[in-house]
Amino acid sequence: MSKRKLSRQQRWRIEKVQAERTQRAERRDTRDGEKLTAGEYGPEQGGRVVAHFGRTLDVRADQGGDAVRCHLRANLEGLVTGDRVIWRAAHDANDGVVVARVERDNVLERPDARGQLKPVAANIDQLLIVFAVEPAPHANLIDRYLVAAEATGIAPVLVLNKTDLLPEHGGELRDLLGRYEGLGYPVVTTTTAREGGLAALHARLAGRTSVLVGQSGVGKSSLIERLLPDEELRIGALSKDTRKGTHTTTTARLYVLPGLASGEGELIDSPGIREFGLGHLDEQQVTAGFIEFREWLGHCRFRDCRHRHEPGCALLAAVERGDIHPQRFTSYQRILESLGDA
Ligand SMILES: Nc1nc2c(ncn2[C@@H]2O[C@H](COP(=O)(O)OP(=O)(O)OP(=O)(O)O)[C@@H](O)[C@H]2O)c(=O)[nH]1
Ligand SMILES: [Mg+2]
Ligand SMILES: [Zn+2]
Repeated sequence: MSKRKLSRQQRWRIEKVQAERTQRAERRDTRDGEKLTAGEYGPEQGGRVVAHFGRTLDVRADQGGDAVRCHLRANLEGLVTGDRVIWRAAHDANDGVVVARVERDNVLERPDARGQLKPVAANIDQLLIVFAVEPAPHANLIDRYLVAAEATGIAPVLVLNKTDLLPEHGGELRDLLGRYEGLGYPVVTTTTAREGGLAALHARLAGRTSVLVGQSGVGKSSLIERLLPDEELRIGALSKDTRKGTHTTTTARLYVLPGLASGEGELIDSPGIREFGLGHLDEQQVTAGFIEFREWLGHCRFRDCRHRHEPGCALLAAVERGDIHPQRFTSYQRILESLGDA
């Protein structure tokens, strides 16, 4: 008796909850639908995702102005910070709806908790690979970052930080930098220890969308503190608010860099993005990532040459002649060896 009563009550509650849920969903759909048809949204316009929070995004209009919180049309999935979108602003409130994504120039991906590659940011002009006088950079690590950058199709820039610690003549480090410049990679030097120590970096950032990556201790946080003084304060306060600051640590944001002399620069940043370059690569990406090898690839005697000890290997011959720097080739071999361990 009581059992039957209870189950009837349970059933009623379940039905009520389901009905409410359906109603809510319908209301949401028609609200967006009605707004769209009733002209409550303005015309379609271009914009850029500056932050995303699951089902909502912050979009900045191409014409400028503050970011607008936007909902997504049901068929839109997987938008990331930096995506260019078509959206409509609501007339009545400070919200909007994203109706389409514009094709991406490029995308940065990172493995999620299950090892699946997930896009984290899009439409980036340059990857700033930060290294420092201390801890001294291993050429191998720089090469690893360069390979990862080449695999994304985003132009890498080497940023040598802590130049205040550079010995008078700089010796080895200058040779190392010279070698990369010789390959065509831009090199910028910075120090956060001196006023004006970011001048060369400012010039590089202007008019571009950048992402900053690099090993622990090289000074990424210090550089960003200088580049975005107000934001750093705000992020610090936010992290304290939410204890662990889960949102601020996982969400990539696009920041407009203030105070650049020429042109507006943008930085996309999140702690997750700063760790870029330490993920998975395959053998083909590694080979393609050594840009000076390109001219010799396809010239080996064996079509399936793996450039180890094969006779008639065009790469080995180029190293022998001095056309490929032996340290770059050693680096290449070491990265290939490390692929098995990943
Ligand atoms: N001498 C000198 N020290 C610097 C410079 N930039 C940063 N540092 C110091 O280097 C240390 C590491 O800097 P961070 O900015 O924390 O480095 P990070 O790259 O953010 O490191 P992680 O957060 O661990 O990835 C700090 O003690 C900084 O004060 C610089 O230009 N010159
Ligand atoms: Mg840091
Ligand atoms: Zn070969």
